Amino acid sequence: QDTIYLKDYAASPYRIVSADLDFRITEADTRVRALLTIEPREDTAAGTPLVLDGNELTLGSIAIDGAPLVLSAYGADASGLTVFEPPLRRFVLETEVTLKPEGNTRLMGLYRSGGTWCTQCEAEGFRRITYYLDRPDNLALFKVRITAPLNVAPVLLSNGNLIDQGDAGEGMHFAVWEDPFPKPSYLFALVAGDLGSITDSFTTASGRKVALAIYCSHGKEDQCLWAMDSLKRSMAWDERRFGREYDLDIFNIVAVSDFNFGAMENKGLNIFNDKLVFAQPESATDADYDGIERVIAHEYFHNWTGNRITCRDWFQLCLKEGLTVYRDQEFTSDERSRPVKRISDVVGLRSGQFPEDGGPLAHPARPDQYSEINNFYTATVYEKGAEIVRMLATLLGEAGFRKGMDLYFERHDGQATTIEAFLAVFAEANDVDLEQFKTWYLQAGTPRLSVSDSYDGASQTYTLKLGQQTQPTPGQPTKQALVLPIKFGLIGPNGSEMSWTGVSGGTVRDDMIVLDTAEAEIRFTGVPNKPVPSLLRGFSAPVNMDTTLSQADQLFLAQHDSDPFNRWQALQDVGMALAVAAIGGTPWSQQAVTALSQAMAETLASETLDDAFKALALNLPAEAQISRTIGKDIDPDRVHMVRAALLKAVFTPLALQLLQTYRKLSSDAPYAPDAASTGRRALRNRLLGLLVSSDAAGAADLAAQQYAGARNMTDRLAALSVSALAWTPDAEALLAHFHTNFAATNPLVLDKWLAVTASVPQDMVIDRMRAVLADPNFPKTNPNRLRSLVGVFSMANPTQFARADGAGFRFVAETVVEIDSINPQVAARLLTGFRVWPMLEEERRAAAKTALLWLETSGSLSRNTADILTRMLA
Ligand code: DPP
Ligand code: ZN
Repeated sequence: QDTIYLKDYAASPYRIVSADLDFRITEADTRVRALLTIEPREDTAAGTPLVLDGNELTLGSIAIDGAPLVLSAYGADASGLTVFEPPLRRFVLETEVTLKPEGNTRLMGLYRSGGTWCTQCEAEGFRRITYYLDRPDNLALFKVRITAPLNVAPVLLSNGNLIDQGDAGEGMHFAVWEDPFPKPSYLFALVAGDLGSITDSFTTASGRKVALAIYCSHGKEDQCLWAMDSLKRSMAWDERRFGREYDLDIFNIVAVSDFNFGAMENKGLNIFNDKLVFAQPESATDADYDGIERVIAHEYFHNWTGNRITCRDWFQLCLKEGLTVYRDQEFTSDERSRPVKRISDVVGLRSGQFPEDGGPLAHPARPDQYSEINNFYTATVYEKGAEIVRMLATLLGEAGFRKGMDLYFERHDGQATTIEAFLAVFAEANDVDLEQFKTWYLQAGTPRLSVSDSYDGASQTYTLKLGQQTQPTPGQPTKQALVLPIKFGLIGPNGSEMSWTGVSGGTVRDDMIVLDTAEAEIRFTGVPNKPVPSLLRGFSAPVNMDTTLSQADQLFLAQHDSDPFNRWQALQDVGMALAVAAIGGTPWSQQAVTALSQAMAETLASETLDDAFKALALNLPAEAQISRTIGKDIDPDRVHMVRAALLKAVFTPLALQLLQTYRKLSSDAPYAPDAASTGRRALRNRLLGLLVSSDAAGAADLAAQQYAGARNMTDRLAALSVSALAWTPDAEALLAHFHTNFAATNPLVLDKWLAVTASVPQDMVIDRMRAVLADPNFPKTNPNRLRSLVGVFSMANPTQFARADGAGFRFVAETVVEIDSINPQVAARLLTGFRVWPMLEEERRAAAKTALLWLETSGSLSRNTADILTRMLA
């Protein structure tokens, strides 16, 4: 496999200035005629060949400036087109290819989903449509003519503005779209189909009236209203918060059922996985509403951070993704609850990114090599990328960060640029040096932050000793010290913040320590009492922190910290310490458990904390989280057992309070997706989960009742899911009922049934999944279905996936092989669930390795899957 290196980046000797594309779509095939206006660069020598990308294309005809090329003037095959001696001046290359969208199960390029023709081009799908310089640094003006049968494709869409349309004879019609903004090919989009729509409008701050539309299959229009509402709020927010206005008169979104990503930010024509568009209370959960709001915002925000300013090459992917995730996180924080959003994001980071960063697939947020770019749309690029931008904002402060962003937009609008250019604007706007900070982009691995402290009453001096260390990752044996912004406070005996008169030994700015060395010993003088330190407030840096605080101090923080994140974290830490000790053979003391119980009881009873926060706080760290903290020789059964026992020990004494609070949180009001209602449902369902998992008397029945009486999917799915996870006596019947009555007729609800089915920690789960996949009606070409079943199994069912007999590993490996021949991108993603294998105990490790080695010998794997497999076994 060819490895591509960042250090080899070179501009192309030719530029495509404009692309005039003519699509003729019929049921049988699609013919694409491309007129590309091409220029040599100033320094291009005569005789330099023009090399265009292509993938699975067959060339029909080729001409330059209208004159057909002789056979000896070019070479064309499935992987590209070379014109040996193009003119050393501006010229027009004309090519014609014929595509078979119907058979395109990779879902890259032009394909059909539910009868609709649609495209996905990021990262390298455009080369499956026509021969092109399919790289993000070639920005061209696009004009697109689409001709298609009127009866099957009355709706014809592409990027930009509609400039012409009409009848094309013989039952065909046409539309011509022109995009006034130069763009890279990965932002190209085309849709042709028989679709319904809802429309609305948004007037920008400077008075531009933008026509908004969301297209979907007929009959689903009502389910697009929440997405439209989210879109308008996103547009307003980007003006308020970043001064960014929309720049076209039209913004279209299309929902399709078969989609590799969640959604795609094509200029003026976003294409969405329909699970991130459709919402109605009876089939979508609060989590779905939340996801829709977030992803609609994310793709919209890409218009500035991604489209107007794009990436020079794919190594810079997090230039647009990390920044845009940061922006969508800020949007949600402003629209809903900031602390709740932060806690949820950190839970996601720890369960999604930290395992990646600490396992065989670890890579820097800006990688310096890849063999398959599609395997780099990872939690590291996205979520760690967002953390890096967040740290920058923390270090520079809100105003300083905004100054940098303003300069970024001003200086780089219309360009394809780099992480270096991004950091440079912040350095310049704030007159700071970000050279060391840049290491965050270049170095893989999650740093470990160690802390110890001491207090000297005589001199009223409090000393904090901090250290940072990052373990080696694949290809990076030695690590450098990073710049860690550590937000903090010192809390006095009465629970309020203490001040100090002097600091030495480190950099402390207001409520932030900036640790940029491997170690530091920071002395605070004028501290009248021994404080309890509250460190890493708001999770101000994405690190693992080793704390030496006693349980009593942690619980003190849980009660008194003014930082909600650290209140939540303190409870988690207490639970984690008890679980880890017990798994290691040191059972918890009754006293320790009682103290945690009481803290949970107080949290639940608090009049100031909101419901959503309580729902997050009344929990123990997840099994995967506990395993990662232990780090090696993991027996997932033992982790599962100990966690379940601890949950019981902590929450059984609170059963009455849990039940009473559950009953008080009424579920009668009509469904609304606002933060308060969502929080109320989250807490109520959390309480139900605690009652069921701590085996409280009558809890299983309560769940069955909630299931039966639920008036929205959030409450129904929660009841089903807690019943299934605990495998209550009703679980089987509820699953069957859910399948028949809700899942059978709605594929997005079927995904929920598949996910619950795959998460059940019982031995029969693998046979059940095999039966699901064996059903000839199960659509193996649909990424959502596969991810809901196999993806959820490998990521969220640790005891069954990592079974000692290897059955879980085999199941996933066999599915990967089968899916690989249909959709390599999805297959490669399913395989990443194996990333935990090096930290398992010996027997399970051997079983995992056997499955991976079997995969290696199972025939020809796609480049996507082979790349993941190679790294997994390295
Ligand atoms: N559409 C995907 C995203 O927005 C890839 N750009 O993250
Ligand atoms: Zn994105």
